[in-house]
Amino acid sequence: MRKIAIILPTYNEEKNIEVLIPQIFEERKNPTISKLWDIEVVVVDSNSYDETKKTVLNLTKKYPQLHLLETKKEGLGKAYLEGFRYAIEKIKPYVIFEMDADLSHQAKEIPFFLKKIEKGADFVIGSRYIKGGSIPNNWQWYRKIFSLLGNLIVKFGFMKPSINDWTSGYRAIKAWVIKNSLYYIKNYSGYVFQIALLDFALKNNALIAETPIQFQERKWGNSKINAFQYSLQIIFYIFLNSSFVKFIIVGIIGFIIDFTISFYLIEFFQKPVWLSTLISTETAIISNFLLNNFWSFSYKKIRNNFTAYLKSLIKFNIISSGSIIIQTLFIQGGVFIFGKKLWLLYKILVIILVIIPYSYFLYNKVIWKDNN
Ligand SMILES: Nc1nc2c(ncn2[C@@H]2O[C@H](COP(=O)(O)OP(=O)(O)OP(=O)(O)O)[C@@H](O)[C@H]2O)c(=O)[nH]1
Ligand SMILES: [Mg+2]
Repeated sequence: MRKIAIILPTYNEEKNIEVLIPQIFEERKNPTISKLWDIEVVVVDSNSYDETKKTVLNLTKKYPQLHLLETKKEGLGKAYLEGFRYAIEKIKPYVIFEMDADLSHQAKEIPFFLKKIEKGADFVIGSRYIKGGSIPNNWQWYRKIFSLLGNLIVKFGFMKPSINDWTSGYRAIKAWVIKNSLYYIKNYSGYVFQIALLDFALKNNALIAETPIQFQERKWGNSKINAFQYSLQIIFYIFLNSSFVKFIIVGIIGFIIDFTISFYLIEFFQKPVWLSTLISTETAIISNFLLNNFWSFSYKKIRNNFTAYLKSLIKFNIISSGSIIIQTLFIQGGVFIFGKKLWLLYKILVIILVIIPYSYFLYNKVIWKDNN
């Protein structure tokens, strides 16, 4: 039998936890679980002032596989970090679950996560935004829009359209992924640790899968999340950590280098235009290559050897030449069909709609190879 540790962070969830814990242990009867898995539950309580602690302690008499860990109130990320450490040391699980204790996440969905794990996934996200998943019908429109928009921003901020629910707190993660991530996520004590953990897993080639969940409105007690603060933390995190954002910044730097060098060579040094352009674009290409390697994609840097570098630089040049050809054809096509007046608009459109996705996709597939 393999062990599962389900971590339930609580802050004043007395009524919810009393219902949820028996529901979780009831799942042991499900054939998917009973054949292969042993469930242990760790409640991480951050000094609740209601009866949460007492309720959990009472339940431990009935369920010996229930643990109570008490921590200071220092944010959800910190509570999870302590829960993870405790579980890894005391329970030695194969899989660790993250789950809200407010009955928003349904215990009956646990087997679906495990099926994905059994099929080879390292990190299963309970997703509200895939087929079969849902958010509560009675959410006010602004809450729905906020949640959807938030997820879209994260999705495109990381340019990972394959992941549909970045902020979900219902997840099953193999213990090795969590173990490796501890040193990293300890820097994120709030809700944003969820984003950091998934980002870490992706960058460390964990196999990600999603399973639909039907998110329920909490029945008792109050929400603890500060949506405004959380959004700011997410935007800040993306800005500092997304390879896509860094790739865009590198592109802008490349444009400035290209422009400045050609401007000086042509205007000040009266060099031929073709030669100036050749020197400026190649300098920008080399600078983009180095900045992307040591910054944007630093977690999958090219091996430290001269031939590997040279090969990649040649490939990088080919991809860049491709984007010059695409740009020229597209702009010329626009001029041909709609006239010359709007050439700048064609250029902006082709860069945003074609060149950026084209280069980012090929960099990830050809030069800084991605497993996910
Ligand atoms: N231990 C601990 N648990 C917390 C803390 N903050 C929130 N939680 C728990 O984390 C879970 C999720 O918190 P919620 O307040 O429901 O936040 P949410 O589910 O993201 O937001 P809602 O959609 O409003 O419910 C609940 O079980 C909370 O009790 C904390 O600082 N410490
Ligand atoms: Mg909740």
